[in-house]
Amino acid sequence: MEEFLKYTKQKAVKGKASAQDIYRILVKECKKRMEKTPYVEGDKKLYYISAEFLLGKMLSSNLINLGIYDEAVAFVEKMGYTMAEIQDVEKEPSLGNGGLGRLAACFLDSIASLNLCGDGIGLFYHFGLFEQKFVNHKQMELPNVWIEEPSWFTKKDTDIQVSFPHMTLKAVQYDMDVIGYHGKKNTLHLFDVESVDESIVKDGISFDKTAIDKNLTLFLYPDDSDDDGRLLRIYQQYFMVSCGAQMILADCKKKGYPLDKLYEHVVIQINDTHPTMVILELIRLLREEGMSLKKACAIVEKSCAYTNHTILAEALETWPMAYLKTVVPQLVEIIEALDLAAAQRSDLPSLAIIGEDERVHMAHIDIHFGKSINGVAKLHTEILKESELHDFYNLYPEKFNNKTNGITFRRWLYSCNPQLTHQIEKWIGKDFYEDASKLTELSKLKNDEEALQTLLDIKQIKKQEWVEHIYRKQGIVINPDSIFDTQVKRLHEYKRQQMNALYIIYKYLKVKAGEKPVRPITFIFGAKAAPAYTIAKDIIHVLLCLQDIIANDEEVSPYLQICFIENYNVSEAEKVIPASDISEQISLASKEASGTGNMKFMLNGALTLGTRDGANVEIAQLAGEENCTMFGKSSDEVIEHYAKQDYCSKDFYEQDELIHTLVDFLIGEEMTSIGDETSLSRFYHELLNKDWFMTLLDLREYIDVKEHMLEAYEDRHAWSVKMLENIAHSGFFSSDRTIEDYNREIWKLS
Ligand code: Z16
Repeated sequence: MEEFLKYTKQKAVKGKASAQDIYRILVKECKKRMEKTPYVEGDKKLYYISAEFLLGKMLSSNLINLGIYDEAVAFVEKMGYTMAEIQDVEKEPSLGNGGLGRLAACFLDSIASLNLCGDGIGLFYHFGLFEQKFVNHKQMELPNVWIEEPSWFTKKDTDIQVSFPHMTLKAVQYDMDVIGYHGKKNTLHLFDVESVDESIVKDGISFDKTAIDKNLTLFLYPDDSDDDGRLLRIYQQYFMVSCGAQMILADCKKKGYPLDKLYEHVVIQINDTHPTMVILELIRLLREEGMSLKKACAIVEKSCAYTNHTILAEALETWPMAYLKTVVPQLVEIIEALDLAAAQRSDLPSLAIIGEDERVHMAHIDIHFGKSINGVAKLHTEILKESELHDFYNLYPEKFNNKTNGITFRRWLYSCNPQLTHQIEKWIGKDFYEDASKLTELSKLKNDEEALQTLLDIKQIKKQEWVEHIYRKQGIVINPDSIFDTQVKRLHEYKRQQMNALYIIYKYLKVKAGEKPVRPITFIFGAKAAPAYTIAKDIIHVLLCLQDIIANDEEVSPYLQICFIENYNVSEAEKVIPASDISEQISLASKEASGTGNMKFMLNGALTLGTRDGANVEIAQLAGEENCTMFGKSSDEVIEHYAKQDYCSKDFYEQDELIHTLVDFLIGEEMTSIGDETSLSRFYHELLNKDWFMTLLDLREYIDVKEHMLEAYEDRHAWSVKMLENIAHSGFFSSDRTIEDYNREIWKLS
């Protein structure tokens, strides 16, 4: 680290270096070392293809993996700054929507850290996901300008081109080194189009959706609410997989591997159905090499594996044949051939590639013509096998497997919570850095009063830090002695932020009636809604109105507060999760495939308040039921309600006076005097007449258990034991474990 020292001396005489200066020095130092780091090598290579890589800021993560984090912190502090201030300088590349994109980023970190040879392939979106602003209690969308110098990405020479019926687009390739923890490196390859034109973006995030050559890589899947948007999505997907497939085959040729043994040297993990066309494109390219269709299919089937991330019908992609004929006519013949081949394996219409509605079922292509299909949590995989994909499971039982999601502890513990990390090291030594399962040793401290108090003290420090952060960012003053009850995740009806809102209304009315909580509560939210998802935006509106009503009510504001984090992203998550006491994981059972935020909270000592959904089930099992608060109808009961179509929200409203009152509040005087009546009443009617995700089904029980949990907080000793047990049993959720599972059972890299 001589560079640092040289610089310190220079600047010491000239006066204070800016945070920008220091950031640049650190990036330069990292890049110098990254360049010298050798690539992971092996005669078989994984390609993780994903439309999303939600990287977050990379400075701390790179410093940690290069093994120079502590030195860098010392340098930064010597220069009069905190690491957080320096990390603030970096813009966050928001190249993902949420869980699926962040999972891909955690996986890249673990793949390199386990010394496995595996690269990422995706798109270089110029604005990524939109930046969220709140105006008049509503979400507004702006382009997120994240590309800056210095950059972690390097432009590479490539002659890859992708042809569409009326144009051929030249690819531009941006590579980022992915450093393993104290290890070697892999690469993330993101593709751009040479003809992209940022200047066509006007008025927020609007742009001409038909100018494909200019817009293809501007935004991450903006929305699919109109036909142009859907066509653009197909253009994006094909561009991504064609670049990827061309690169993969070129790599193989360069290394001298025979293409008919592709599967011995290449494995492609398809992240959801967004990259499914890679199967078709590989078959097409292999045929261009002179291979027969049958042989090409057989080789590709042995090389590709698919991960499913949802059972929500509306999220499973099916493309109209007509669209595919317009965008990718060169694949149509292959789709028709695969449709016939699939029909020979099974004549069940539910398994067809081309449905009776002339739509192409992308997941069906993956299952028939890939070697593996996995769900992302035990419960999720069981639901896939037993209900959603039951017919497929009967046909290909050996292809189905579970890979419970994980998170990289390098980011979600060491980097975002150094205080807790150092304390854990003092308690159990350094082994847990390499092997997260070692965290179980923390359980030995459960009768150690001093240790338990330290755990509470660290939580208090993280709360204080966040209070200062959110004051600087949004000018909101938060009581650091209040209970931090946090629900941060994309806004979706199935995640049921609206149920949390109804609880807050319950609490508000209680305080108005003179029943004050023993301790103030801060309800923290963070969520972006898809720009075209009207009801999700209505729910944000409800929460922002409630935030204001409570803040302006002198009777209530000393006891309750809502804080809606603007533009919630990876960087905000890193700050709020370590500060939280309660982790809200309240999706309708069966609907959240896994969840990964739930794991980040557990690791940082927040207690889960959750339904038996996704990975919550495994969290409760590992941490112990007594250390979590689980509630709500089971996934079996929910699935039965859907099958019988017998859930009727109006019945709950009419038969339960309390629920009636809470729901009516949404369109009452307090709300309509500051909110938008159209939006409020639209949501009110949605809840009464549809409530597709059964908010009112679990509301009563939610209120009950949440009241108990808040009371339980007052026994600080008992609460700290629960915190400890959660942290001690979170090791299973390290993405290193997940990746070891993928490698052992699917990829089989050396
Ligand atoms: C996504 O983030 C997820 C599923 C999906 O179909 C599309 C996107 Cl963009 C999420 C799941 O909702 C979540 O439960 C899961 O933890 C995550 O993917 C990673 O598997």
